[in-house]
Amino acid sequence: MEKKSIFNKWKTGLGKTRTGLLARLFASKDGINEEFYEELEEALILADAGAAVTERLLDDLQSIIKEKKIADRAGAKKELTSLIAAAVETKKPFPADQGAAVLLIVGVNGVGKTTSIGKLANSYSEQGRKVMLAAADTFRAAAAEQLGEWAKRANVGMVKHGEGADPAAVVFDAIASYKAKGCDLLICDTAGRLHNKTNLMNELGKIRRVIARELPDIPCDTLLVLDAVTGQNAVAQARAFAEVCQLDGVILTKLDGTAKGGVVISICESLHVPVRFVGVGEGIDDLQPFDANLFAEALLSNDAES
Ligand SMILES: Nc1nc2c(ncn2[C@@H]2O[C@H](COP(=O)(O)OP(=O)(O)OP(=O)(O)O)[C@@H](O)[C@H]2O)c(=O)[nH]1
Ligand SMILES: [Mg+2]
Repeated sequence: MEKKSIFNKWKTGLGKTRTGLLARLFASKDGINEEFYEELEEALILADAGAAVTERLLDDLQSIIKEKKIADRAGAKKELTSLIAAAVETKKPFPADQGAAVLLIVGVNGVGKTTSIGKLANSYSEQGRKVMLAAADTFRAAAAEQLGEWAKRANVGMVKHGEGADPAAVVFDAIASYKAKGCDLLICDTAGRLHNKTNLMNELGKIRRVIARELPDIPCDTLLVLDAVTGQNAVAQARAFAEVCQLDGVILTKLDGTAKGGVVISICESLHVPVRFVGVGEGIDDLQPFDANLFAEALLSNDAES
């Protein structure tokens, strides 16, 4: 995709967040005054950036503005864009982009796990990767069917068992198929679960052990899917998951459906977990690899710009 059209996807995806105070704040011709900081604080809180992160960003911005003697809002916007980009940037490379890898997709019910896997399978397959899917949500019969539809659309393989089967056994068979077909990316769907359901969390541990045993040389990332619409609750959810299972990254879905896009900053800064993908719409190519600069620029852009 062209760079400009990708930026437009981010802008549209963050449309509901931008149309709040944030856009108006920087469109104003007023200079930098007390009101500016107050409104910026309110805008970041409303965008669900979280209190601690908002305070830190405001402090840093204030010092930079003083130091560089910035007097107009355009200048302030440029500095805030850099501060936000730095806050959400990750230095950790994503193993799935470096070579063979396993992605274990987890999260509570209905956050967008299966849909995201479908989009990921499609995108990696288009990039020439050989993808295998494991339908390890055996809780609902419809779950494997739903994933099967995506596998067909993306033209990738999938392994499933019947309803109620052991998810770790599904993953075991999917690994056999992955090896036999010479694949280089295995993505495992799992049933929606809460962090405090011990048996379900143990199930994830078992799946990870099977992967570690059968594919010892291949990195396995557990990606937590979070629904951006839930705002700060998503941050709490991530914290709770991180306490009971390994958490290597986040897929943040439904950013297009919420004014709480600031939650991205909160996840990155308060959890130190990289956001790897972001859902900016319902289309098959609307799951975008996370890009710190595009996110920061799109978040603070207004509609007059392109
Ligand atoms: N607008 C929008 N909708 C999304 C996005 N991602 C997922 N959805 C929708 O969210 C709903 C739930 O998605 P699923 O993929 O079934 O969620 P799940 O986590 O697999 O659900 P369970 O398997 O029941 O736990 C579907 O209607 C998706 O179309 C997104 O980025 N944007
Ligand atoms: Mg699902």
